[in-house]
Amino acid sequence: MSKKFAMRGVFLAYDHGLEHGPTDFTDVNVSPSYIIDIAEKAEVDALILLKGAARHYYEKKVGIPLILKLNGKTALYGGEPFSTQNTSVDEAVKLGASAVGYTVYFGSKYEKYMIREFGRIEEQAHSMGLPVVMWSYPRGTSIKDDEAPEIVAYAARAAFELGADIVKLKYPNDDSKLNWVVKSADKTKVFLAGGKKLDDKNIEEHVKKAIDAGFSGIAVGRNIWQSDDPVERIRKLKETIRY
Ligand code: FBP
Repeated sequence: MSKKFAMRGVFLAYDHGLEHGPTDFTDVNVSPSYIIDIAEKAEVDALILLKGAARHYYEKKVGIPLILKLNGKTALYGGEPFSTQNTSVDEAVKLGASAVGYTVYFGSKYEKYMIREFGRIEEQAHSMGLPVVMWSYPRGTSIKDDEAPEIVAYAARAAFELGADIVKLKYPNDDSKLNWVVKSADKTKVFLAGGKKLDDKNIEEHVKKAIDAGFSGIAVGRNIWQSDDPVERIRKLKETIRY
Protein backbone atom coordinates (compact mmCIF):
# COMPACT_ATOMS: atom_id res chain seq x y z
CA MET A 1 0.00 0.00 0.00
CA SER A 2 1.35 3.44 -0.92
CA LYS A 3 1.90 6.09 1.70
CA LYS A 4 0.81 8.87 -0.64
CA PHE A 5 -1.27 11.33 1.33
CA ALA A 6 -4.76 11.76 -0.15
CA MET A 7 -6.68 14.94 0.54
CA ARG A 8 -9.92 13.02 0.89
CA GLY A 9 -11.41 9.99 2.55
CA VAL A 10 -11.37 8.74 6.12
CA PHE A 11 -8.76 9.92 8.61
CA LEU A 12 -8.62 7.98 11.87
CA ALA A 13 -8.02 10.29 14.86
CA TYR A 14 -6.39 9.06 18.05
CA ASP A 15 -5.15 12.06 20.02
CA HIS A 16 -7.79 11.64 22.71
CA GLY A 17 -5.39 10.41 25.38
CA LEU A 18 -4.21 13.99 25.74
CA GLU A 19 -7.41 15.83 24.83
CA HIS A 20 -9.79 13.82 27.02
CA GLY A 21 -7.63 11.43 29.02
CA PRO A 22 -8.08 7.67 29.14
CA THR A 23 -11.75 8.08 30.00
CA ASP A 24 -12.56 7.55 26.29
CA PHE A 25 -10.74 4.21 26.30
CA THR A 26 -11.43 0.59 27.18
CA ASP A 27 -8.94 -2.13 28.05
CA VAL A 28 -8.66 -2.80 24.34
CA ASN A 29 -8.57 0.56 22.57
CA VAL A 30 -6.28 2.05 25.19
CA SER A 31 -3.41 0.65 23.16
CA PRO A 32 -2.26 2.52 20.05
CA SER A 33 -1.39 -0.82 18.47
CA TYR A 34 -5.12 -1.68 18.39
CA ILE A 35 -5.76 1.55 16.48
CA ILE A 36 -2.90 0.98 14.04
CA ASP A 37 -4.24 -2.48 13.39
CA ILE A 38 -7.69 -1.05 12.55
CA ALA A 39 -6.10 1.62 10.34
CA GLU A 40 -4.18 -0.98 8.39
CA LYS A 41 -6.98 -3.51 8.05
CA ALA A 42 -9.47 -0.86 6.95
CA GLU A 43 -6.89 1.01 4.85
CA VAL A 44 -7.85 4.44 6.16
CA ASP A 45 -6.46 7.40 4.28
CA ALA A 46 -4.49 8.73 7.24
CA LEU A 47 -3.86 8.16 10.91
CA ILE A 48 -3.71 11.06 13.37
CA LEU A 49 -1.38 10.69 16.35
CA LEU A 50 0.54 12.81 18.81
CA LYS A 51 4.29 12.39 19.07
CA GLY A 52 4.32 9.93 22.00
CA ALA A 53 2.18 7.30 20.31
CA ALA A 54 3.87 7.97 16.97
CA ARG A 55 7.32 7.46 18.46
CA HIS A 56 6.43 4.14 20.09
CA TYR A 57 4.01 2.65 17.60
CA TYR A 58 4.25 4.24 14.16
CA GLU A 59 6.90 2.46 12.16
CA LYS A 60 8.01 2.89 8.61
CA LYS A 61 6.35 -0.38 7.72
CA VAL A 62 2.93 0.96 8.66
CA GLY A 63 1.42 1.59 5.25
CA ILE A 64 -0.91 4.37 6.39
CA PRO A 65 0.14 8.05 6.08
CA LEU A 66 0.63 9.75 9.43
CA ILE A 67 -0.70 13.20 10.31
CA LEU A 68 1.25 14.31 13.34
CA LYS A 69 -0.75 16.64 15.56
CA LEU A 70 1.58 19.41 16.71
CA ASN A 71 -0.49 20.96 19.48
CA GLY A 72 -2.91 19.87 22.13
CA LYS A 73 -4.27 20.49 25.61
CA THR A 74 -5.88 18.44 28.35
CA ALA A 75 -9.45 18.42 29.57
CA LEU A 76 -8.12 19.21 33.04
CA TYR A 77 -7.60 22.79 32.07
CA GLY A 78 -10.75 24.81 32.57
CA GLY A 79 -9.97 28.28 31.23
CA GLU A 80 -10.46 29.87 27.83
CA PRO A 81 -9.36 27.28 25.26
CA PHE A 82 -5.69 27.50 24.44
CA SER A 83 -3.76 24.74 22.71
CA THR A 84 -0.03 25.16 22.33
CA GLN A 85 2.58 23.51 20.20
CA ASN A 86 4.34 20.54 21.83
CA THR A 87 6.45 19.37 18.94
CA SER A 88 7.92 20.66 15.69
CA VAL A 89 7.53 20.15 11.97
CA ASP A 90 11.10 18.75 11.93
CA GLU A 91 10.14 16.15 14.52
CA ALA A 92 7.04 15.27 12.50
CA VAL A 93 9.24 14.56 9.50
CA LYS A 94 11.60 12.46 11.64
CA LEU A 95 8.63 10.42 12.86
CA GLY A 96 7.60 9.72 9.27
CA ALA A 97 4.62 12.09 9.03
CA SER A 98 3.11 12.90 5.66
CA ALA A 99 1.23 15.94 7.03
CA VAL A 100 0.91 17.99 10.19
CA GLY A 101 -2.13 19.06 12.19
CA TYR A 102 -2.90 21.95 14.51
CA THR A 103 -6.02 23.11 16.41
CA VAL A 104 -7.01 26.76 16.48
CA TYR A 105 -9.77 27.81 18.87
CA PHE A 106 -11.07 30.88 17.07
CA GLY A 107 -12.93 33.25 19.35
CA SER A 108 -10.91 32.26 22.39
CA LYS A 109 -9.18 35.00 24.33
CA TYR A 110 -5.96 33.31 23.19
CA GLU A 111 -6.70 32.97 19.49
CA LYS A 112 -3.95 35.45 18.57
CA TYR A 113 -1.29 33.13 19.96
CA MET A 114 -2.67 30.10 18.15
CA ILE A 115 -3.02 32.06 14.90
CA ARG A 116 0.60 33.17 15.19
CA GLU A 117 1.88 29.69 16.01
CA PHE A 118 -0.17 28.15 13.21
CA GLY A 119 1.29 30.72 10.79
CA ARG A 120 4.85 29.67 11.58
CA ILE A 121 4.02 25.99 11.34
CA GLU A 122 2.14 26.41 8.07
CA GLU A 123 5.06 28.20 6.42
CA GLN A 124 7.64 25.70 7.61
CA ALA A 125 5.52 22.67 6.71
CA HIS A 126 4.77 23.99 3.24
CA SER A 127 8.42 24.87 2.65
CA MET A 128 9.16 21.19 3.40
CA GLY A 129 6.35 19.93 1.17
CA LEU A 130 4.01 18.81 3.98
CA PRO A 131 0.27 19.52 3.82
CA VAL A 132 -1.29 21.23 6.83
CA VAL A 133 -4.54 20.21 8.49
CA MET A 134 -6.34 22.69 10.74
CA TRP A 135 -8.80 21.63 13.42
CA SER A 136 -10.82 24.85 13.21
CA TYR A 137 -12.89 24.98 16.36
CA PRO A 138 -14.53 28.27 17.38
CA ARG A 139 -14.76 27.95 21.13
CA GLY A 140 -14.64 30.03 24.33
CA THR A 141 -16.90 32.40 26.21
CA SER A 142 -17.46 34.61 23.17
CA ILE A 143 -18.81 31.71 21.08
CA LYS A 144 -22.42 31.06 21.97
CA ASP A 145 -23.13 28.28 19.46
CA ASP A 146 -20.22 26.52 17.77
CA GLU A 147 -22.58 24.61 15.47
CA ALA A 148 -24.34 27.71 14.12
CA PRO A 149 -23.81 27.69 10.34
CA GLU A 150 -22.33 31.20 10.24
CA ILE A 151 -19.80 30.19 12.89
CA VAL A 152 -18.84 26.96 11.08
CA ALA A 153 -18.54 28.87 7.79
CA TYR A 154 -16.33 31.45 9.51
CA ALA A 155 -14.13 28.65 10.84
CA ALA A 156 -13.86 27.28 7.29
CA ARG A 157 -12.93 30.64 5.80
CA ALA A 158 -10.41 31.45 8.54
CA ALA A 159 -8.60 28.17 7.76
CA PHE A 160 -8.42 29.10 4.07
CA GLU A 161 -7.14 32.59 4.82
CA LEU A 162 -4.42 31.16 7.06
CA GLY A 163 -3.20 28.68 4.45
CA ALA A 164 -4.56 25.33 5.67
CA ASP A 165 -4.82 22.61 3.01
CA ILE A 166 -7.51 20.78 4.94
CA VAL A 167 -9.90 22.06 7.58
CA LYS A 168 -11.71 19.87 10.05
CA LEU A 169 -15.06 21.28 11.11
CA LYS A 170 -18.07 20.50 13.22
CA TYR A 171 -21.30 19.61 11.48
CA PRO A 172 -23.40 22.81 11.28
CA ASN A 173 -26.89 22.64 12.76
CA ASP A 174 -28.55 23.56 9.46
CA ASP A 175 -28.09 21.06 6.61
CA SER A 176 -29.02 23.67 4.00
CA LYS A 177 -25.83 25.59 4.84
CA LEU A 178 -23.38 22.73 4.31
CA ASN A 179 -22.53 23.87 0.80
CA TRP A 180 -22.01 27.45 1.98
CA VAL A 181 -19.47 26.11 4.46
CA VAL A 182 -17.61 24.37 1.60
CA LYS A 183 -17.74 27.51 -0.56
CA SER A 184 -16.44 29.60 2.32
CA ALA A 185 -13.39 27.33 2.58
CA ASP A 186 -12.60 27.93 -1.11
CA LYS A 187 -9.39 26.00 -1.99
CA THR A 188 -9.16 24.39 1.45
CA LYS A 189 -10.60 20.87 1.54
CA VAL A 190 -13.28 20.43 4.15
CA PHE A 191 -13.46 17.42 6.48
CA LEU A 192 -16.13 16.62 8.99
CA ALA A 193 -15.16 16.14 12.64
CA GLY A 194 -16.56 13.04 14.33
CA GLY A 195 -17.63 13.90 17.87
CA LYS A 196 -19.08 11.64 20.57
CA LYS A 197 -20.21 8.20 19.52
CA LEU A 198 -23.52 8.33 17.63
CA ASP A 199 -25.46 5.38 16.38
CA ASP A 200 -24.22 4.03 13.05
CA LYS A 201 -27.13 5.43 11.09
CA ASN A 202 -26.66 8.97 12.39
CA ILE A 203 -23.04 9.34 11.46
CA GLU A 204 -23.54 7.87 8.00
CA GLU A 205 -26.43 10.26 7.38
CA HIS A 206 -24.26 13.21 8.40
CA VAL A 207 -21.40 12.02 6.22
CA LYS A 208 -23.67 11.47 3.22
CA LYS A 209 -25.16 14.96 3.47
CA ALA A 210 -21.74 16.52 3.96
CA ILE A 211 -20.22 14.68 0.98
CA ASP A 212 -23.18 15.62 -1.23
CA ALA A 213 -22.54 19.24 -0.27
CA GLY A 214 -18.86 19.05 -1.26
CA PHE A 215 -17.02 17.90 1.85
CA SER A 216 -13.95 15.78 1.09
CA GLY A 217 -14.09 13.34 3.98
CA ILE A 218 -14.26 12.76 7.70
CA ALA A 219 -11.62 12.79 10.42
CA VAL A 220 -13.11 10.57 13.04
CA GLY A 221 -12.05 8.82 16.23
CA ARG A 222 -14.53 7.64 18.86
CA ASN A 223 -17.25 6.66 16.39
CA ILE A 224 -14.81 4.13 14.98
CA TRP A 225 -12.64 2.74 17.73
CA GLN A 226 -15.44 2.72 20.32
CA SER A 227 -17.60 0.63 18.01
CA ASP A 228 -17.85 -3.16 18.09
CA ASP A 229 -16.69 -3.53 14.52
CA PRO A 230 -14.37 -0.63 13.65
CA VAL A 231 -13.19 -2.06 10.33
CA GLU A 232 -16.75 -2.52 9.11
CA ARG A 233 -17.66 1.03 10.23
CA ILE A 234 -14.80 2.42 8.18
CA ARG A 235 -15.73 0.28 5.19
CA LYS A 236 -19.25 1.78 5.28
CA LEU A 237 -17.92 5.30 5.62
CA LYS A 238 -15.55 4.80 2.71
CA GLU A 239 -18.44 3.51 0.61
CA THR A 240 -20.43 6.66 1.42
CA ILE A 241 -17.51 8.93 0.69
CA ARG A 242 -16.08 7.76 -2.55
CA TYR A 243 -17.21 4.46 -3.91
P1 FBP B 1 -13.68 12.31 17.55
O1 FBP B 1 -14.16 11.82 16.21
O2 FBP B 1 -13.57 11.21 18.53
O3 FBP B 1 -14.52 13.46 18.02
O4 FBP B 1 -12.20 12.83 17.31
C1 FBP B 1 -11.95 13.98 16.55
C2 FBP B 1 -11.21 15.01 17.37
O5 FBP B 1 -11.00 16.19 16.65
C3 FBP B 1 -9.90 14.51 17.91
O6 FBP B 1 -8.86 14.68 17.01
C4 FBP B 1 -9.77 15.28 19.18
O7 FBP B 1 -9.08 14.64 20.19
C5 FBP B 1 -11.18 15.44 19.62
O8 FBP B 1 -11.99 15.36 18.49
C6 FBP B 1 -11.39 16.76 20.29
O9 FBP B 1 -12.66 16.74 20.84
P2 FBP B 1 -13.25 17.93 21.65
O10 FBP B 1 -14.46 18.36 20.88
O11 FBP B 1 -13.62 17.37 22.96
O12 FBP B 1 -12.23 19.02 21.75
